[in-house]
Amino acid sequence: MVAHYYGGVVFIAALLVHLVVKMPVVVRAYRDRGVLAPLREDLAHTRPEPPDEDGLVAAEPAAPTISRRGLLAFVGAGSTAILITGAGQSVGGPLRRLAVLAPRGGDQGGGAEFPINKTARNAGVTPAMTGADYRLVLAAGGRELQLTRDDLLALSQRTETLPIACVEGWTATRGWTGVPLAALAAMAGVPPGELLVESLQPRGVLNQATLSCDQVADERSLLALTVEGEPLSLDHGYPARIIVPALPGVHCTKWVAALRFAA
Ligand SMILES: Nc1nc2c(c(=O)[nH]1)N[C@H]1C(S)=C(S)[C@@H](COP(=O)(O)O)O[C@H]1N2
Ligand SMILES: [Mo]
Repeated sequence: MVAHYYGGVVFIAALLVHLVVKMPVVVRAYRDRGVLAPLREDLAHTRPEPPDEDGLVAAEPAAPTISRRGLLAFVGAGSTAILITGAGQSVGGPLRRLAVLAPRGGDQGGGAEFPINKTARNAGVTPAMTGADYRLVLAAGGRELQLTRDDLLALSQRTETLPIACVEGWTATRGWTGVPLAALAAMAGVPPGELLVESLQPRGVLNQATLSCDQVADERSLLALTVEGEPLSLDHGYPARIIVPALPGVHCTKWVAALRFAA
């Protein structure tokens, strides 16, 4: 906030200095060509700037592709659009809807409702993939175990209140319940080590993530099955997702298909 504020002050000061320094050029141009006359010229009558002593004007300009008033209208419309979205973001309230470029804040309240980064449909995850045929693959040292969601629910569960923090600008702190990653490593027959998490999501950079040994060993790190006492919704990663303390949201992999532990 403060940095933005000083940045703004410096920017406006620089703009004012620029205006003062350029004022003689502006005054001369207005005196020679009139204030509004150049804006009345259509494209066919648009003439380039005459050469100046600083050599800033192009020596042999090509034919114009936009009139001065066209340029002004174009820049004006763009500035107005940015002004409107900026007002929506800074003023908030009913204007918040206009802030189309701002982070989507979504619901920051309690409960199982919170923003969805990518829906199951957009990720290519279908109900068939997450239904009765779903198996979690637990792999370590060339051995593989397959677990149903019920198998996972039958294991000792742990509940942790932890945030999902998305770089897009929202945080949702919720109570997650599931199986500690360390317990799953033990089930796979290895001590906590580096872990490759694979998603049911067929494509995209977020369909897998690697967790460090420390993250796997942390007893609060979960393969979460429920949030706020309710089963994860399909869009929030059903049947199972990763929740790890201080892990950026992007690595809280949803729709976990396989956990591959380094042996
Ligand atoms: N498979 C998969 N997992 C994913 C993502 C994704 O696109 N695909 N998005 C991540 C991002 S960027 C965030 S912030 C969290 C958000 O979780 P949510 O959609 O349940 O709120 O999921 C993460 N897990
Ligand atoms: Mo995110």
